Amino acid sequence: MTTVDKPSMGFGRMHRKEDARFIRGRGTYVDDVRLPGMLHGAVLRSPFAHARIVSIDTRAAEAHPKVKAVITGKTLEGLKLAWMPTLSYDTQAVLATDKVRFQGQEVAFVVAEDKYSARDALELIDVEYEPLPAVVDARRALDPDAPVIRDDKENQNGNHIFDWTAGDKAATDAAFARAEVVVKQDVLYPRVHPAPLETCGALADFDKVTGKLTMWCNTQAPHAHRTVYALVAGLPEHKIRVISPDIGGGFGNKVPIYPGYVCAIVGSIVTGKPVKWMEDRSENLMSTGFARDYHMSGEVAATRDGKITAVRVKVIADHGAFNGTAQPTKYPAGFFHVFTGSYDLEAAHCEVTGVYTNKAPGGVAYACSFRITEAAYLIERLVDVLAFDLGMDPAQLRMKNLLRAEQFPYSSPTGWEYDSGDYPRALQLALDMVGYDEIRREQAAVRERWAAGDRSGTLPGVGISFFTEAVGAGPRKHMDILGLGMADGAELRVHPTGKAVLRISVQSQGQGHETTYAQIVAHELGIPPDDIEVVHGDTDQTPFGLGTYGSRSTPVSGAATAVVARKVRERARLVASAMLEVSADDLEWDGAGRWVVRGSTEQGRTIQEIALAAHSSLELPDGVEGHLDATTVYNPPNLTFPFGAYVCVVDVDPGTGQVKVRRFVAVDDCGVRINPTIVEGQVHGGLADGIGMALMQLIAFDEDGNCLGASFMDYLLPTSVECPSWELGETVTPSPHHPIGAKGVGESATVGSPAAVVNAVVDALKPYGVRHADMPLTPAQVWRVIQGSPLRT
Ligand code: MCN
Ligand code: CUN
Repeated sequence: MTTVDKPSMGFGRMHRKEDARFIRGRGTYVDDVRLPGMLHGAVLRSPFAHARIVSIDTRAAEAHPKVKAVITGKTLEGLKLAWMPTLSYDTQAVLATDKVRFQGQEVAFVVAEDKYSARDALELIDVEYEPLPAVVDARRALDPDAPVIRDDKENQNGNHIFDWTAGDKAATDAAFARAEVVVKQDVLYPRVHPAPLETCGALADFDKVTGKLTMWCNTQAPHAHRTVYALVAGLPEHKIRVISPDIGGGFGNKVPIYPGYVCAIVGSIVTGKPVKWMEDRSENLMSTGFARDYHMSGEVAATRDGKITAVRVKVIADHGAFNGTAQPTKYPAGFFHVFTGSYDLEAAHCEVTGVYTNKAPGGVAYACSFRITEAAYLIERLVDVLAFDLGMDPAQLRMKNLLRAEQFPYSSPTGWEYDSGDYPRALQLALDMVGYDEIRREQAAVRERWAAGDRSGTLPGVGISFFTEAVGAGPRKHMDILGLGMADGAELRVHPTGKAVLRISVQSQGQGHETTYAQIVAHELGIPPDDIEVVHGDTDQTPFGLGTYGSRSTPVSGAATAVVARKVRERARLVASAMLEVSADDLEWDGAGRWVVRGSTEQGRTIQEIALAAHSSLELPDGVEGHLDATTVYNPPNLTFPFGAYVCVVDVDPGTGQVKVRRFVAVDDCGVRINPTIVEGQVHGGLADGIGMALMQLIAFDEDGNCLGASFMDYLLPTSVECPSWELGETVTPSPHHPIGAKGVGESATVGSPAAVVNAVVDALKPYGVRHADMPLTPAQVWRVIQGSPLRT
């Protein structure tokens, strides 16, 4: 049994319905699916970051007694599958034919009777490579003498992918020319990786007789994948079924189509057997969708008393060897142009240049809301740099510049319309919760002691971050991925006994959709959440939609769910009017599951009674259909704009460079909360991500493009040891255009928290005159920063 705050209203704290199976070990992940006669695939990967392939000899592997097939780029060329489209209208090699372009790139695929034999046989494949110089630093990628990575493409201009701008350049330059103060800072958001606990994988089963391909795959976007398979492989779309079962974390890593998936499909077609492919941890970290890798250069124009007037930004974006980023087509830099953040500016402008490097492709992942992570980090770092230069308190500086409640809906200088917000209220709450003045007093005392020569102990630092997100992609007239508009369908069936089945197009990777979507229906119809089954992640069972990423599920599919439930409610009204023999106009919804006669509420019918009647022999008026089932497609009018105020308190040991996060206060506003427990869980996870990125995570490469540290020994995930006990607060500013006033929250904390941690560490190091330091602030990095500081003694 689950418990609900207000069962009749649907919203409120409730244990997750799906946890009943997860905590008993009864989840079904891709690797749990076993089909009769199933074979196993393994991928041979390039040891070089950039090398010409001279020859591939597969004879010894083919001779292995348990090997059923060895597939190379040559095999795929025959099927016109050696290259596939990416989600950014680029192409990506499925298996390399001409060259390898990053370390870990897919070169060959072995299908064998068991996974150990498949892996063993990889070692029997003999590939002759001719190494080429590699491009590792994105800032060097456009140098005239840089080796060209994508010589497969016609009319390719060196390693250049795109130039993209937003905002008004002339107005911004004019504001800078007038400015009393200008601050400038280069800020790196390093390459990091979403590292979901379950790695990527697929089980492909092509049935030669029916021509049907069934693909179990832990994808965040089953419908979009189906359409892309149809386009790439030429299979009819209705003959493809993508099943995305339980998923052990996605964080954006499971949005792209990876070569291993295509190889599993080809393996199944070639052998006539189901073929499973699951990557291991190193493969996941080395070759799948990474995140960030933005080299940003920001400038802020302001008055001497701290009124920010304009922001100007230049970015070199490292997209790796193939541009595989997933984001709405019109926006090659995602939603980076929300970099003006939460402030009232006169003008803003950004220029983003995307380049190829000899690194794994990807570029949008790790709870990024399409690059809002980079944008929020940059502006929040810049505001602190301004505070540093002006000698102002960063909280006061923010208060002075935050948008005020009466300015909403707010048109931003880069083209967004923020739907709703009350920013000063959220920041004030966060400052109150942390006891800001008290901490500053404590800090002042330590700094005084420090200045007097007593340098024992740690240095306390306080960091603030205020972020605005734009989530819920998106309005069809502005947004599509590979030409597919970003609307989402929903279907709701109500059975005769009043139990319901909701079918949604988005796919949970741990966000608890089976619970919260049932709660939305419960809220609209008064059917208890336990009586509502939520079906998702199976293209044969659910309506079309683009999937779960960019925290779009609640803004888009959540809205679709409310709308479809309201359709059912209106149908129920007509049936109730026939049952009660009153005009439908005389009925009103009591908000708790009953249509009642206006003015005499004891006369009414529950949704369950109405459902039974809708399936019965009750005579219905002409034109009224039986049953209550309904469908809808929701095209959002705008994105939703959740926001938050975060304050982090750290203690930095200047002797070792060790950072300890003492406290973290997070005030989030995601509009109406469907399930506060789930929202808090999402925020907890994102805050841990922020500590991970700020303090310990980096996918690093040496100058030859070797990936340094493709294991959890080097790529560190934060644990409870590194995380404080989170202190959460909330404000609720409903979205005016969302049917239930909800905004997305799944990525908020990942977006907002890194800046708070870094600002806190830099603040702690103020006695050293430190103004900026790049992530990750590992002990070594903090120590380096101190060594390089002007005030070191
Ligand atoms: N929710 C709510 N009230 C709101 C907003 C959201 O109760 N006002 C609930 C939703 O109903 C949903 C959850 O919070 O159950 C997250 O909702 P939403 O913000 O709409 O985000 P999505 O469901 O679209 O999830 C995607 C988002 C992304 S893009 C990444 S990345 C991320 C994240 O979710 N990956 C995750 N959180 C994750 N959490 C887990 N456990 N695993 C991942 O891979
Ligand atoms: Cu950018 S990671 Mo989430 O959108 O799947």
